[in-house]
Amino acid sequence: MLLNGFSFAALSTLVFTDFVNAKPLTKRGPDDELAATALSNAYKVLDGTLSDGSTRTTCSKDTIAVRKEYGDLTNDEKDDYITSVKCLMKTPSKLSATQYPGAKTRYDDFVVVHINMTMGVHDTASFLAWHRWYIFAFETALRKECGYKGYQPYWNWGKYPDPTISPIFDGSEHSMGGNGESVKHSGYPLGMVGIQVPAGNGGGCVNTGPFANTTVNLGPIAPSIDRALNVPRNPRSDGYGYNPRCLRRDVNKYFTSQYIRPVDIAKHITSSKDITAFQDTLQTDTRAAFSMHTGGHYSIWGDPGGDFFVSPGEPTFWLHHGQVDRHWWMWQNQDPANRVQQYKGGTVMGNHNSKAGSTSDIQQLSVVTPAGMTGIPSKSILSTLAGPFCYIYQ
Ligand SMILES: *[C@@H]1O[C@H](CO)[C@@H](O)[C@H](O)[C@H]1NC(C)=O
Ligand SMILES: *[C@@H]1O[C@H](CO)[C@@H](O)[C@H](O)[C@H]1NC(C)=O
Ligand SMILES: [Cu+2]
Repeated sequence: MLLNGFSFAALSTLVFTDFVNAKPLTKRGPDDELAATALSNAYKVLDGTLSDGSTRTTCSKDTIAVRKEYGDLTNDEKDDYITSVKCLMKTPSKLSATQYPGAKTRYDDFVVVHINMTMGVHDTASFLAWHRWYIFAFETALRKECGYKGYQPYWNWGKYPDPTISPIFDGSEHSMGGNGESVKHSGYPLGMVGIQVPAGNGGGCVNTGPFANTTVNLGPIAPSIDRALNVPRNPRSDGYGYNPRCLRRDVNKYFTSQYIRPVDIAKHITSSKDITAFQDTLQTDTRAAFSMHTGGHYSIWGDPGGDFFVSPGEPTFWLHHGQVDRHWWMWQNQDPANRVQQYKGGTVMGNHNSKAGSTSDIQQLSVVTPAGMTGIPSKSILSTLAGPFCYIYQ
C-alpha cells in the first residue's frame, strides 16, 4: 500500500514524523523512513525509555538543536548561515604566521587543522567521531564568533538528482554559490581505484551567488582537476604556504545519478551490520561503485573541494560532511542500544593493523577546539545526545 509514495511500513511513525516535520509527506524515499526511525529512537533516548549507552547529560527535548537540510531552511536562515560562514572567512587567524603563512582567517584555521590531521582521521577508528567533533567545532565557531543563530545544515545527497540545480549550488542569492564557470577541461581518474570520471560542466572559478570570487589561501596538496587548468602550486611542500587563488568547482551529477541515490543511502544503512562494515564501505571505493564519502566530495570536485587534505576550504564541505554525520546518526539510531557506542579500527590511514583506536583516545582539534572543551575522548562524541553534543537531524 502506498500513500504519496510513502510505504505502509512507515505508517507507524507517521504521527510522530508529522509532528516533528510539520510539512507535507510527499516524495519520501526509503532513506526518509530510516531517518524517521532514527529520530523516533533518538527521542526515546531523550525520554529515558531507551538507552544509547551514554552517561545521561542535561540534553533534553527543550534544549535540543535541530540540524536541517539546506533546502529546508527558509531564505532568512540560509542568509544567516551564508553571512556567518563569510564572517569566519574575514575573521583573523589565530595560528602562527610563520608556521602557517597561508592561514589568514579563522576559516583557514579549520583547513589547517584538517590538513594536519588527515592521515589520522580517515579510514581509521576516529573517522566518524573526529569529523562529528570537527563539524560541531565549526558550528560553534559560527555561533560564538560570528553570531549565527541556527545550526549546521546538511546536504541530503539523494534529494537532488542533479546538484547543479539544487538550492545549494544553483548560484541564486540564497545558495552556497553556483558551479564553477564552464571551461573546457578533461575528466580525471578518481577515488582509490582511479576510475576515469568525465568532466562536469564547470571547472572554472565560482562567479555566481554569495560565494562568487571566494579566495582560497591554502594548498593544494592533492589536486584532482585537469592539470591543464593550471591551479597554482603551493609555495611550500606541506601546503601551508600562502597561495591565493579562486575557488573552483565542477559540480556534476555523475555520482548522484548512480551511487548516492536514496536507494543507495537506505541500502547502505540496512546492509551494514556493525561499525566496521559501515565505516569501511562508507569510505572504500571499488571497481563496481564509488563510496558515499567519495561520491559527495566529487559531486562538488574542483579546487580545493576535490583535494583530500584541503577539501574543508570548499565552503560546502560542511554540508557534505554534515550528511556523512547524519548518515552515521541514522545508522546508529536504528538500534541505539547496540550501535551508538561501537568504535573500531586503526589509527593510521591505509593501515588497518596500526594501533587500534580506543574510546579513551583524546580527539584533537588544536586551535579550533570549542572554548573549554579541550581533551574530549572519543567516547564522549559518539552520541549526539551526550557529552558536548545535544542535537538531532530533521
Ligand atoms: C598538528 O599536529 C600536531 C601533532 O598531532 C599537533 O601537536 C599540532 O598541535 C597540530 N597543529 C595544528 C595547527 O593542528
Ligand atoms: C567577481 O570577479 C569578476 C572578475 O574579476 C567581476 O567581474 C565580478 O563583478 C565579481 N563578482 C562579484 C560578485 O564580486
Ligand atoms: Cu576529512
